[in-house]
Amino acid sequence: MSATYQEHGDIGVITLNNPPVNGLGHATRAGIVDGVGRALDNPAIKAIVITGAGKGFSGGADIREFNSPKALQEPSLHTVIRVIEEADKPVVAAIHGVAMGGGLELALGCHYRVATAGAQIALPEVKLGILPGAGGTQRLPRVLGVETALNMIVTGNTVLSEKLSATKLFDQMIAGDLIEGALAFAKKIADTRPLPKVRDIRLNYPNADGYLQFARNTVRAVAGKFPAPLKCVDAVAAAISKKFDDGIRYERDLFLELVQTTESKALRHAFFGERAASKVPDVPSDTPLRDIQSAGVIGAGTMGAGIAMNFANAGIPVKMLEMKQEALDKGLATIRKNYENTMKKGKLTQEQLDKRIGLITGTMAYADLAQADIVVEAVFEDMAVKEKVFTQLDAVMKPGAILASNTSTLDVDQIAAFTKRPQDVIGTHFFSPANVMKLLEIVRGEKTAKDVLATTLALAKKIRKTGVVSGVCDGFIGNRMVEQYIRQAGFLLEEGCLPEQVDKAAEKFGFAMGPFRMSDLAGNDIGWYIRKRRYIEKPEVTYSKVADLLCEKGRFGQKTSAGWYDYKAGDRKAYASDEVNQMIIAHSASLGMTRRKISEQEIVERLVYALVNEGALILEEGIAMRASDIDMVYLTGYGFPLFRGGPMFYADTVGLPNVLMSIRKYAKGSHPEAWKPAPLLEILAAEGKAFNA
Ligand code: T1G
Repeated sequence: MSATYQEHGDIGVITLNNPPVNGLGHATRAGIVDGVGRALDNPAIKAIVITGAGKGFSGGADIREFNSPKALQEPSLHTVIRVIEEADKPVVAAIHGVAMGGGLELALGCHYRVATAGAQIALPEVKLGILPGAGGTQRLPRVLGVETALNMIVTGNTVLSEKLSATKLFDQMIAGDLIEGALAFAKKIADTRPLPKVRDIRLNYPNADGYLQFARNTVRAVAGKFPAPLKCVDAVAAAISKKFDDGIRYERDLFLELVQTTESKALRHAFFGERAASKVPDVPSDTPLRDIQSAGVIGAGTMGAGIAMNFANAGIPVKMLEMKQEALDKGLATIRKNYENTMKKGKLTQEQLDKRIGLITGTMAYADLAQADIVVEAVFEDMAVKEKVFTQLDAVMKPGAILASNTSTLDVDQIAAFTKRPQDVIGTHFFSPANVMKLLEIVRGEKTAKDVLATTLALAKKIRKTGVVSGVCDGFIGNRMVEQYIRQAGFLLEEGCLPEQVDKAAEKFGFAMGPFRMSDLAGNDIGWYIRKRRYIEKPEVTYSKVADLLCEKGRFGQKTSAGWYDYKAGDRKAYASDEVNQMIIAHSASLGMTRRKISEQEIVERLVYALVNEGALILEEGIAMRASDIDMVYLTGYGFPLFRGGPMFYADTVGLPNVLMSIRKYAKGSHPEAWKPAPLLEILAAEGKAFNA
C-alpha cells in the first residue's frame, strides 16, 4: 500500500509510502483518502497527521503518470486536498526532507503544518514546463505573501523549511523526533475550532498591477521559448484578483494547457534522461564503488586546469602534473584567475576560493601521483603521447587506481592496452571549459571493469556533471554526431549559403551558436587536423573543401581574429567577412556548381537530421545505451535547445516517417553518400515507433 493508516491513541496517522520520493501517484492518493475516511469514521480519533516514510514528505505528483489517464484518475490531487480541507477533524502535515510540488500543495490543504529543519520546500513545476496544478499558486501566496510566493513559483527554487519558520506556512518547527512532535502538536490543537484553512486567508495586495507588470517584464526577459513562467505570473495574479475557487479553476486550466506542450514534454524528457543516463543495464546499481579520496591530472593546460577545478570544487584534493615548471605555474595561475572571476561575480566567497585553491597542488614527478585514487590524463590528442603517459602511469600508480583519459576521439581500448591493467582504464571526456560544461562522456572500454564504470558514474554526480556512457568509436557520441552536422554545414556553403545564413537559421531553431560561430570559437584548426587524418583513414567520407581553404589562409577563428568571420580586438562579435564569402563563391564556381537559394527549413533539416541519422546509427551499434542518452549529450554538451528536448526527442516530435522522407529527399541532392538512412530509423518509421519509447 503506498499510503498506510495507523492509530496512535486518539490520533490517526497516514504515512505516504511510495518510494523513492512518495510521488503522489493514484494509489497513494487513494490511500490518503482511505486513511482520512477511516479517521473521520472513528469517533475515538480526534486529529489526523499525514507524514512521509523514507527521506522526505513527498516529491510531488508522479511525473511518470502525466499525459496518461492515471494522472487525472479520481481521486485526483484536487479531490484529496478537498477531502482534507473539508474534514471536520484537524489534519496536520508533518514535513521532513522534501515537500515539493504536489507534496507541498497537499500540505497547504492541511489545517496545520509542522516541520523539521532542513526540509526542501519548493514548487518546482515550472522546471518541468508546467505550473503548480493543485492549488499551489493560490495557497502559497496566502501563507508566504505574493512576492515570496511568486518568486518561488516562477523560479522553482527550493527554500529550506527553517527559513520559512516565521511564516504562516508552518505552525511549529519540530526540534526532536518529527512524529512525536507532530502527535504532541495534534493533541494540543485537537479541539481548536474553527479549523484554519489556507483558502480562507484573505490575500490583500494593493496596487498589484504595477508589481505584476514588473514581474511579467522580468520573467519575459528570461523565459525564452518556455511559456510556463509567464503563466505562473498569471496564476498568482488570479490569486490576487479572483475568488479562491475561481482562482483554482483558472490555475487548473493553465496547468492542463501547459502539460500538453512540447516544451513541457521536452523538459520532463530531460528530467528523466538525466537520471536514466547513470543506469547501466549490466552493472547492478549496488555495485561496490572504489573510494575516491584524491585525484591526479596529467597536463595543466586549459583542459587539465579545468578538470582539476572539478575535483577541488567537490572537495577532492588534486595534484596536477606538468613536465615544465613554467607550464605548471601557468596552469595554477589560470585556475586562480578562474576562481577570482567567479568570486567577482559573487558566486564564490574568499574562504571558498582559498579552500579550493588549497586543494590543488602541482608536481613534475609522476611518483607524486602514485597514491591518487584516480588520475585523468589531459595531454595532447596524439596516440604516441598517450602511450608515453599511460606507460608511466601503469608503472607508478597504486593498484586499484582508476586511469582515465580525457581523449575526445582516440580509441580507449588502444590506450588501455598500453597498461597491464586495462580493467582500470576508462575514458572521461570533459568538454571545454571543463570546469563549466555539464557534460562528461564516460567511455567504457572493452575491458573496463564494472566497478570502475560505476565509480566513474558516481564521481560524475559528485563533481556535478551529467555522466553519459559511450562505447568506443571515433568521436564517441557527441563528436561523432557533430561531424555529420559540420559536413552538412560545409556542403550548404558550396551549394549556395554563406556562413551567416546557416548560423542564423541554426540559432533561430534554438542552437546556442550556429556551426560556423561555434567552429570559430573552438578553433577551425581542430577540425582541420581531424579531417586530414580522416582523408587518409576514411577516404570514402566526403567533406566540402571550403573549410580547408579557410585554414590554409590561417583563419583559425577567434584565436587568430579571423575565421569564418572577422573579429576585432576586444570584441567577441562575429563580423561577416567579404574575403571568406568571396572565397566560398569562388569555390562553388571551381566545382562547377550553380549556387542556389536555400531555405531556412532545408538548412535546419539538414543540420538536425544529420545528427538524428548518426544518432540512430550510434544507437544501433550500441555505442549509446538509449536515445535519451544521446539527447543528454546534445543538450548538455552541444547547445541543443532544451525546449526541443534533444535531437532524438525532436525527431520523435516531428515524426520519424517525416524525418525519413526528408532524408530521402536530401539523398537526391549533391551528396547522396552523406544521406544513407540508418536502418533503425527506417524500421522505427515503418513501425510508427519513436526513438524514445
Ligand atoms: N515523479 C516521479 N518520479 C520522480 C519524481 C516525481 N515527482 N521525483 C523524483 N522521481 C524519481 C527520479 O526520476 C528518480 O528515479 C528517483 O525518483 C530519485 O530521484 C500537481 C503536477 C524530490 C528533490 O518536480 O526534484 O507535483 O532514476 O535522483 O536526488 O502541482 O527527485 O531512481 O528511477 O532526483 O534524492 C513536482 C522532482 C512534480 C520534484 C529528490 N515535483 N524531483 O532528489 O533523487 S509535478 C518535482 C526532484 C507536480 C502538482 C504538479 C528530486 C527530489 P530513478 P532523484 P534525489
